[in-house]
Amino acid sequence: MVDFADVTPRLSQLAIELPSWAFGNSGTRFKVFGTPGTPRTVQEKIADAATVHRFTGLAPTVALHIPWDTVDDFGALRAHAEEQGVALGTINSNTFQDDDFKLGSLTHSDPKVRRKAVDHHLACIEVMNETGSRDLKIWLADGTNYPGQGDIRARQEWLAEGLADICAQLSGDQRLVLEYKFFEPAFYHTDVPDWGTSYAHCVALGERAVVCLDTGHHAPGTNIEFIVAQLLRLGKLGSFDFNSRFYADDDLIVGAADPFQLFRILVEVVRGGGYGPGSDVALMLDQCHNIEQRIPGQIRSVLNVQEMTARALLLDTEALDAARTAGDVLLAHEIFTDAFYTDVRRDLADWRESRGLPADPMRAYLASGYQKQIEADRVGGRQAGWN
Ligand code: PSV
Ligand code: MN
Repeated sequence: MVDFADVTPRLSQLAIELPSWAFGNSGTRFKVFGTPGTPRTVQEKIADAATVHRFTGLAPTVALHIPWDTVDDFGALRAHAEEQGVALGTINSNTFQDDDFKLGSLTHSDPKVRRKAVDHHLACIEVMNETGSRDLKIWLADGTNYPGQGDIRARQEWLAEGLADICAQLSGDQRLVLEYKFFEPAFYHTDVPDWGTSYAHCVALGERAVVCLDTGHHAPGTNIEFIVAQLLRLGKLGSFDFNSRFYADDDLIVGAADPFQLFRILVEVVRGGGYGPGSDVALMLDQCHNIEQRIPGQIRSVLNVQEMTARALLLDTEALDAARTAGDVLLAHEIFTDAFYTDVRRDLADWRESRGLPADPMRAYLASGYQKQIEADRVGGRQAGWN
């Protein structure tokens, strides 16, 4: 068994990017519940994200969604984030809320609409140049609802052309990160439904293009850790959007629905070199807190990832290799599950304290008075949401 003290140097390398939209109102198509203290501006979202980082030491960057987080001066927003102790991270494009994109954006049959979709991404690259962001994350709502509705083959060609135009404008260490999702909002076909399609486009685009794996974007029963292993092997895993799901793209707290799946994924991340300073894989959350409080929801999420990362690092890979080599199926499985079942919470609490962090970030946040303060301060204005 590996000792907890042996993994702490690697554990301190963990950095998780928070989504700005997790702090605004969200809901289902049935109801969006507003709550006191919800940010009205992107600056307030960043302040909340920075609070999560202050209590956990785990979340040094915040992802923005454009146009939800558009401001006149992104340089000033960058300075604001830095003052709060965090940096701006991934820029997410959004072509899913404009009427012109009802029948597709980069895959629309009308070249003028495709041009508009490309231009939106070029504007996002301008934002990245000001925020210092590395990644442009593209998720498209493009697809069709009925067989025959669209030319699914032609749409792939248009998609390839649009992505190439966007990619050509990236510079320095900037990357295009292409996210896939097998359904929703389109229900018959989606233009980037799976890792294979995303991978095929990324290979054609070259070195700058990598795949984003959102854990909620697969059919039930999909072996996600296999996809992780494969993409890492191919050098094309760019980032994760972590969340958890029971049924569809539920966007629930990571590790809540299936902690063992999160463990299996993180084992493959570590195994494939996707963890730590030598790796370019970005670990992000993409979640919504529809009924629970959002800041504690994000704290719980990053702590879940931390706990599971610790357990993945505790896996005794030498013993596992030996068991595998000996063909001892049950021993190999036992070694694997031993790491998963190791309760690291006490060790993590002590370790946090030794680094000047609260032993229990959740309780420390709840006792801090931050929530009361934002509820008192954030009166008037329009609460942020998916608009
Ligand atoms: C789409 O379901 C998605 O996962 C994309 O990453 C979007 O940007 C995000 O959700 C919005 O929450
Ligand atoms: Mn996502």
